Amino acid sequence: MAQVQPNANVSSGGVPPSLPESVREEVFVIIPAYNEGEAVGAVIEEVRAIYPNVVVVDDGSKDHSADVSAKAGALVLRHAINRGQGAALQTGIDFAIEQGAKYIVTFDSDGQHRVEDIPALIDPILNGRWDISLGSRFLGGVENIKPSRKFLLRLGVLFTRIVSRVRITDTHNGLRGFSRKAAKRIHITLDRMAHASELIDQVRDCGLPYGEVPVHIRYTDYSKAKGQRSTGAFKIVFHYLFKRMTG
Ligand SMILES: Nc1nc2c(ncn2[C@@H]2O[C@H](COP(=O)(O)OP(=O)(O)OP(=O)(O)O)[C@@H](O)[C@H]2O)c(=O)[nH]1
Ligand SMILES: [Mg+2]
Repeated sequence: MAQVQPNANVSSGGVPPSLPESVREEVFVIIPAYNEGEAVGAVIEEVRAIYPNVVVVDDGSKDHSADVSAKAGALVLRHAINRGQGAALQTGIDFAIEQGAKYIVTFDSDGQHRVEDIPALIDPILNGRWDISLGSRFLGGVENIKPSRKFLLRLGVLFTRIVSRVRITDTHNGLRGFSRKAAKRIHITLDRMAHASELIDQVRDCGLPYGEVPVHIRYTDYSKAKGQRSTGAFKIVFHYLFKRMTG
C-alpha cells in the first residue's frame, strides 16, 4: 500500500501585503457563480480594485448573476445549463490559459474569501517555491462556521488522508493559486463538488511541488443559506469513489 505523503509544505508567512503591479496584471482570478446575483457584484469590485483580470463563470444561473458581473467589470463566461462548480472552474481555467495568464487564482462568489489572502497564494509561486497553493482555513482562520460544518470539513480531511494519501489540512477550500504550468496539468472531470477531491489527486500526481497557505474564510448569513447542505457530503463521496472505480 502506498505511503501517506508527508505533510504538505506550509507557507511560513512574511508575505508582502500586495504584489507588484506587473505581477497583479498577470493574475487571472476565476470566480464561479451560480445564482449569486446578490453577492457577486461586491466580490468582483473588491477583487478588481487590485487584480484587473477577473473572470466570472456564470454556471447557468437563473438570476441576474451574469448581468451584475458584467456591470462590475468582470469578463463573463456562461454555461447554458447548470453544470456544477467543478465544470465552472475548468471552464475558467481553460479561458485564463488561453488569455495568457501566468498565475490563476480560484475565488468563490459568495463573499467567503478575502482578497487580502491572494498575495500569500501567489508569493510562493512567484518565488519558485512551489506551483500550487492550497488555501487552508484551519491554518488561517474561519469566522462563524457552524460546528457541524467544521466537523464535516475535518472528516473530509481525514477521508483525503486515507483515500488519497495526501496530508493537507483543508481539502474543500475553493481558494487556491496555480502557476500557468500547473493549471495546464489540471483537468477537472467531476463537474460538481467532488471535483475538490479529484483536484487533490491531480495535485499529488502532477509532478509539481505544492503547499498550503493560511487563509481566512468568513461564513455570513447569506453564504450559509446559499451554501452546501451537509447531506451533499454523501454525494461528493459517491461521485468521487465512482469515478475512481470506473475512471
Ligand atoms: N452550489 C453551487 N455552487 C456553484 C455551482 N456552480 C458554481 N458554483 C459556485 O461555487 C462557489 C462555491 O459554492 P458553495 O456552494 O458556496 O460551496 P462551498 O463554499 O464549498 O460550501 P459552503 O462551505 O457551504 O459555503 C460559489 O461561488 C458558487 O456560486 C453549482 O452548480 N452549485
Ligand atoms: Mg461557499
